[in-house]
Amino acid sequence: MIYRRDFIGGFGLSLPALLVACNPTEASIGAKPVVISTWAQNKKANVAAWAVLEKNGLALDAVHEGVQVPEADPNDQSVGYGGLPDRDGRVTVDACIMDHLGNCGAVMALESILHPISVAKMVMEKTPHVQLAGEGALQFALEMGFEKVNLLTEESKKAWEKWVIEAKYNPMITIENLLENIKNNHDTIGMIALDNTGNLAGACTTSGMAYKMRGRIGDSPIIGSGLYVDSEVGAASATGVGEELVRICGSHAVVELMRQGFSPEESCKKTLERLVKMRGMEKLKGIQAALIAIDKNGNYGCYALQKEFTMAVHDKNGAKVVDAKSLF
Ligand code: SD4
Repeated sequence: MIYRRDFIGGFGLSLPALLVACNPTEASIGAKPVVISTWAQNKKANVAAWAVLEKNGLALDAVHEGVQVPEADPNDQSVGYGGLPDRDGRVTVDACIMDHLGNCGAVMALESILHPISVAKMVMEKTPHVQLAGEGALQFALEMGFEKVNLLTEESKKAWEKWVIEAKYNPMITIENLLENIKNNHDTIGMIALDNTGNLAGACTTSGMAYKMRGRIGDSPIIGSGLYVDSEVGAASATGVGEELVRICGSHAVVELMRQGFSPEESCKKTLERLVKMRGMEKLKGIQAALIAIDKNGNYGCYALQKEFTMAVHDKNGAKVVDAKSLF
């Protein structure tokens, strides 16, 4: 597989970069349409996205449909309904969406709305803005006809009540690692799709870090951090500790590395290496940050700081899960 960049800028590449560009890893298939998501459990979200893609639907519609699956799933305690609340017991959600033309929209610290991704899409389509937060985002959602719902399920309320007994706040470590009673505690969904016409789009939605400070916003709704799409090159999305992903503009960094000719997997890896160089191993102990990426030809890849990150893929060969390599 030869990347477009090899034709227009290949002479600027180092030899290793050229070799990587010409030798996609096993994870890179290079076919369209295709949809990829963070975490194996988001296979079912991919199925919903695939239903759009296989009918020649748009990548934007596919990701919009797909991420609504975990948003509505009460058993998914990192996204939408059933998400773990902040330290004050309030479920606040973050989401963003971006298309192949650079159109994008985001909502942050939004409460009481079942499908934040749909509000983000409306911010993109119906306002001159990109980001709406908190009360203003809720007001906009209600004006657009969304209804208020209680996002806090009994299970998540019980988990929070248990946490509150000893509530310790340490913003330096991922508090999620301390939650033994929570299954699937990392499953923010970042989803990217390439449709039959060759257009890319992405969506990212989350209830954020469990028991975060009120008003805390991670990487997920930040264009360039949780998600980035550039139709000339590719797209990327992120999951993990948002504070770490924001400081390196994780998704944007991945896309820029793909622009230089690196494969999706290599671009994810290099971005995380940049983080390790900046922060040092000690500060990243126990912290997960993971990236997924796809190029405009449908080659995809992923990489993580820690073991056990997975990426869900769906293409014309069906669904599969890719185990990410990790730096630690
Ligand atoms: C955040 N990146 O709010 C999100 C959390 C996450 O799986 O990805 N959890 O920082």
